[in-house]
Amino acid sequence: MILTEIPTDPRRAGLWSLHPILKAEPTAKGFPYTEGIAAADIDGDGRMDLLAGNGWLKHRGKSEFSFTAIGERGGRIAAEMAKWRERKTEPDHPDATAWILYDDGQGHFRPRIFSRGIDFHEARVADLDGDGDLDILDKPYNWEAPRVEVWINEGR
Ligand SMILES: [Ca+2]
Ligand SMILES: [Ca+2]
Ligand SMILES: [Ca+2]
Repeated sequence: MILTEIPTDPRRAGLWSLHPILKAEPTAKGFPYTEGIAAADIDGDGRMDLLAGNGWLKHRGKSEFSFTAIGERGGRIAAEMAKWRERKTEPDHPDATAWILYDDGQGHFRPRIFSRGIDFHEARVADLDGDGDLDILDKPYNWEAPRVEVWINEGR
């Protein structure tokens, strides 16, 4: 995984500076699954960290990150896909689940099922309607695609 800062004038910047921040190393069980990435301030120090592969990349400043494995293998960053085989018309995993993990501020997470039967792929959490709370944008991988889904947080 490579990090680069977008230059002030990208079209005239020449070659962008590239900073390797994660190298997938094989384990006894093979290469870690590295699909998916999410940015969040995991430890609450004010710097955006990354979750990718099987670990947490703690942002140390500028382009420096330290890696902490949090699992043997990489896994899901937000949710599950319902269909991944492109030749099939039926979903591979019709009960695909999306969870939201609520943090208690002490490093404990309470999972809550957000949806079932919806194909999530590369979903993002952001304030989509500008009211200050976090909403969700998702799209499927290839089931009933193309489409996008916008989930507006109504605070219930
Ligand atoms: Ca942080
Ligand atoms: Ca919002
Ligand atoms: Ca709202």
